[in-house]
Amino acid sequence: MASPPPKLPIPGRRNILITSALPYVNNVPHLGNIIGCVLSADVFARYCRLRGYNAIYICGTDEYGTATETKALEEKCSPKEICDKYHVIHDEVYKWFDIKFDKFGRTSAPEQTEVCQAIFHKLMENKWLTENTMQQLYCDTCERFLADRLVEGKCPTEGCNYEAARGDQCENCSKLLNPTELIDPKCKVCKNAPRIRDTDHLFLELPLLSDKLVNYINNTSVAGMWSQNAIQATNAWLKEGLKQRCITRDLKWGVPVPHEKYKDKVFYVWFDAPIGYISITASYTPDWEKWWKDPDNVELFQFMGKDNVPFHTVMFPSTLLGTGENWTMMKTISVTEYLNYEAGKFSKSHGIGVFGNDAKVTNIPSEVWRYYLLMNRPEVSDTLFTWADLQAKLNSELLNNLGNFINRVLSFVAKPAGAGYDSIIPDAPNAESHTLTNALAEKTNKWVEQYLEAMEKVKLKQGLKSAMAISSDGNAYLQESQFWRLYKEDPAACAVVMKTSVGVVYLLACLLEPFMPSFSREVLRQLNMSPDEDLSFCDDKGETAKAKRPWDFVSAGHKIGKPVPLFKELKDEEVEAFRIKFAGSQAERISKAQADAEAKKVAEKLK
Ligand code: MET
Repeated sequence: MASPPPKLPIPGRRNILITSALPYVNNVPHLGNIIGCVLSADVFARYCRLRGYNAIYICGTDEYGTATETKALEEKCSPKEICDKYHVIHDEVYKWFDIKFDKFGRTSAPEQTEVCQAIFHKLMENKWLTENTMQQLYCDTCERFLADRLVEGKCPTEGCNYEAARGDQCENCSKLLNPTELIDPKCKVCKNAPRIRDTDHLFLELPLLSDKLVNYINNTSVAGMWSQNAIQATNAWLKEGLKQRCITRDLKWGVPVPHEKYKDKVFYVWFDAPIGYISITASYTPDWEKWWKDPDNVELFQFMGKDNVPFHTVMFPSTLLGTGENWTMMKTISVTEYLNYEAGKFSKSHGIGVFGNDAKVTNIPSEVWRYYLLMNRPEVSDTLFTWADLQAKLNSELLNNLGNFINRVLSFVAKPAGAGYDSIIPDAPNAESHTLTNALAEKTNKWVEQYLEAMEKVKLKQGLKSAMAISSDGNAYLQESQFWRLYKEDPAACAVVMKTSVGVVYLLACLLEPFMPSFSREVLRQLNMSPDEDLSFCDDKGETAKAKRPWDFVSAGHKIGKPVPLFKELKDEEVEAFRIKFAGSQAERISKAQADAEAKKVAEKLK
């Protein structure tokens, strides 16, 4: 299918540019990474599209830097091969999670070099860059300066003296280190001892940009309703005093520095990574400047985990401000804390937890994962993933509340005449004079208002809870109405209850679409409606939702499709099996699987 033409800002509309932190390409993302950025931004982007805002969602893999070079060494291939391999893995994981990017690009694309170098030239021209000499370890055998993580040696900390401390940090005592501090340092590649050598680097003069920056932060953090954790992390950086930041590195895998003296160096990955948002937009449309250089007509919303905050509130804005050009700067930042796994932490480097590709093999549908992760979104403090909690949320909230409500309504409508409505929505004049129905309409409206308010403020969890409350009220309404009795005793009232309930089913499909798109598609299919044409419950001012009452959403005479149960119960024994299967690290699990396979082969032979 040909991809639709790229969207551009439209005068007079709300034009919203949404980004999520660009995941490092050297690993498979775990559930914590997924909720931390791509999934949260996806929910917001889907919400914006549903509201009729002109929104695009830009993301991609962050490919340069030491992390990639180190992984390439580990896997004995080139950095480019690592990127090609893991970009595809990320892309597949996100597709499985139903993440709908307008563009999922890569920072190793040619546009990145172009935009990054253009920004560098401006900073140079405006004299925000200075030169300084640093001492770094140089390996004569490999003929290069060694990145921090490419040096190993004895930890200098008293009482620790761990033999294999890394140049940036000792894994044993956690102390942050300088590679030159290591005792008896060794190059990780050739194991020879490196020597200290002087090398010049370029630095961004944050202290000189600080007035402009503080002014931007003060204004935007209020106007853009920055979350408390974003403000805290930013202030912590400001409080320490802004320092010059080195933007160059002695590496090969990166954007080359377009300067005669520094032509053998590349930009530091945290200098070029946020520029990736711009360059990926440039690979989406040649008119990218319409999004990125129109601060009056474009709102930039950025999603990320808390460790990325200062790079987005201090470093990236300073880079843009330093160019002296009229950039679209971030308005709203949405930051998540950490999602922990059972008793410990998710860890990419140790392979602990459930990874994007693991979720798929559980056979638990992606909409259930999305629901669980969003209900558990670490918005203000860390949250915990547990299998028991996933089971509880699936069985009691999705199955017993939401799925049960929808299935009860649609199955009743689908029953043949004499027991139901032969799948045809009955007419229900004077619905507003039915007291119970009127009360439900009022409650529903209140929830819709709360939903809209929460979503506008990017309080996604609150938005989801408000939508789910509509389903709980729907269940209570069905129960109180005793529609199964009314069918014979008061057919007009029964028609009101059923038409209203079908309207609520439709409303739920709309409100929950940002959270569980595959669920919504299925509900619309059961309603015999089309996700492309029928999925809109209000205009971009939120008017229709307020003006329409639930019984108005689906017209009398409409024929619904075939209802089928929406969710499947997760049993205790399945949960226990998952807990065991996903215990330990991914590497241990892989070697266990290999050992099992070997054992099986031997058993086969012995047969
Ligand atoms: N690659 C970084 C991370 O995964 C984010 C970069 S956002 C420009 O933490």
